[in-house]
Amino acid sequence: MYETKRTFEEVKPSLIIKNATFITSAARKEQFIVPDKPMIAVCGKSNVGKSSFINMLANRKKLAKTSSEPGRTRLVNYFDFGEFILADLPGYGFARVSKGEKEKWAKTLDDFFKDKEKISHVFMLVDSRHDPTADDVQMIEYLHFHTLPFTVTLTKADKLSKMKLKENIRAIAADLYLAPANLLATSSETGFGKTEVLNKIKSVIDLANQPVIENENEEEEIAE
Ligand SMILES: Nc1nc2c(ncn2[C@@H]2O[C@H](COP(=O)(O)OP(=O)(O)OP(=O)(O)O)[C@@H](O)[C@H]2O)c(=O)[nH]1
Ligand SMILES: [Mg+2]
Repeated sequence: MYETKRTFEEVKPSLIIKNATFITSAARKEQFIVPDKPMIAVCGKSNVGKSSFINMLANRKKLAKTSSEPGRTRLVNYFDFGEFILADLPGYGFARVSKGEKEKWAKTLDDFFKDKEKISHVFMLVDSRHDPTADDVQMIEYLHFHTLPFTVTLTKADKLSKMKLKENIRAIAADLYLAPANLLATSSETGFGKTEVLNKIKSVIDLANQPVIENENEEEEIAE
């Protein structure tokens, strides 16, 4: 007899998060922190599950504030995850806010991403149940334009059957001009996909911590 029932925790991730803590919130760029270790950002539309995703990675229920009311996180919230910093970004695409407020959010996001040397990776969260919104597509184009490294991560996978999830992964990937294998599916409710996310983070921080090797031939190549 084969054992078919396995828990998600059985496959150990290459990175273990022990004690994640809140650092600070920033409402504008003057308040952005200067990270002393690799920084990973989490972005996505309002209510997609950014704060829940962060809590899942931290093994804490209330590290990042979650809400069923969209548009709660209006600040950049920074968390110390030991080997890296995690930044929870304000959600976009929330209809019930004034034009002025929307512009303020767009400016905060723009200021944040402009400083791209400080950003080692972006987890771009998309709801696994729906087609990406026009805002999601715009966000991805923005990440491409600024050549920021990112992983599209689907949230709320627990709300779909296995079959439907597979189908949606294909459809969402196609909409975003990505291969289905480039997407990670997660559920902060069940912990599904957590190991894959932690493994991705491990490879990102290993790369960020690699010493920069100077290219000795650089000057000659330029001179030619
Ligand atoms: N079933 C299920 N519900 C989820 C999951 N992730 C988030 N939610 C729920 O979705 C709602 C929004 O989650 P948040 O984590 O607050 O979303 P957010 O993206 O941080 O939202 P803003 O900060 O307002 O932009 C909450 O009611 C969560 O409980 C998930 O994986 N599965
Ligand atoms: Mg939030």
